[in-house]
Amino acid sequence: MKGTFLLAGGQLGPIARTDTRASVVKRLMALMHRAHAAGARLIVFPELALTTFFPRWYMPDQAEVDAFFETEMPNAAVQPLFDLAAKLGIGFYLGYAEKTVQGGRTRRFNTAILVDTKGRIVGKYRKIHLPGHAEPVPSYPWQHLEKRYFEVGDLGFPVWRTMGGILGMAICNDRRWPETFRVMGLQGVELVMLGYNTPAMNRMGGEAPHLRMVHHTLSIQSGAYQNGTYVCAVAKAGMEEGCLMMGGSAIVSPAGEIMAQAASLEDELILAPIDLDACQFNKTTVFNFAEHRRIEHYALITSRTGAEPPPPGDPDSEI
Ligand code: CDT
Repeated sequence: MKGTFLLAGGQLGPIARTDTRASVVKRLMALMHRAHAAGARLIVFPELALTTFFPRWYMPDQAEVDAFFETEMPNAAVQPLFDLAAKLGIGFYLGYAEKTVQGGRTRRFNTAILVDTKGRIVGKYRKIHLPGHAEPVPSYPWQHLEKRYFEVGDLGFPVWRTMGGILGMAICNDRRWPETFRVMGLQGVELVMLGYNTPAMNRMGGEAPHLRMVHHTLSIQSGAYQNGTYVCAVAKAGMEEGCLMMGGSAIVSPAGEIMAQAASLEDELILAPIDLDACQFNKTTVFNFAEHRRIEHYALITSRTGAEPPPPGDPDSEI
């Protein structure tokens, strides 16, 4: 694969809490087969693609939580997907819950890996923007306990020269933060892959489902346009354990246009032709960073986390 290839997004429909890894891997393999038959060389799967989205439940028993984590990758349940990828010569992005021991300490991350066309793991990313909360809130219709079950990723936003291009990864909520795309844009990224699990409703109300979809597409389209990169964002969608998850998996061009988008809330393949050279137009014109960025005015981006408005002014001077 040079810089021109067919890219696939393998959207998943819901995964029940009782579904086995083996049954999910079968679905992923079916999508991979279809992607390969269509001519794709790379397929992007969702965030936490091997299980149901378990942070929606408060589980006081850590053993119950740990049942959703992988301690090895690949492992016996996922090995058939790696074998198929190597056999077909197709790369993939896969999200999963990672439990690992580092320096004698058990650590848990919301992780994505990039596997090349020979079935080798060539990249790992650990989710940095963890949404939700660490303590259960009984009044919520469902929980979002990512801040309880995962640590903030410790690998930054690397990119990898692989499969003929410069590829990067993000996970779900990362797409809402322009910093995610810009840090990879500053490394010349040409394709950002991300999986997501996004409820179709805000659990506190106040946002219509169509607005949630606008926020999703707005985020990935602006990330693509402002950095001259393709973006492939892939959902786990549909009614999962009583919680409706949005679909809308999409492939966006470096001009910011949606090239392909899923129509269903089920297992569905989306496809788009990628020409990584097309990234150069934005990268060398309006978003020629070396030419136009003004970092002397951006210090607050890395020195201040929360917004601090200026003190109130003279009330008489206010409009
Ligand atoms: N998985 C994930 O990051 N989902 C979030 C939901 C936010 S609601 C707390 C998202 O940004 O889509």
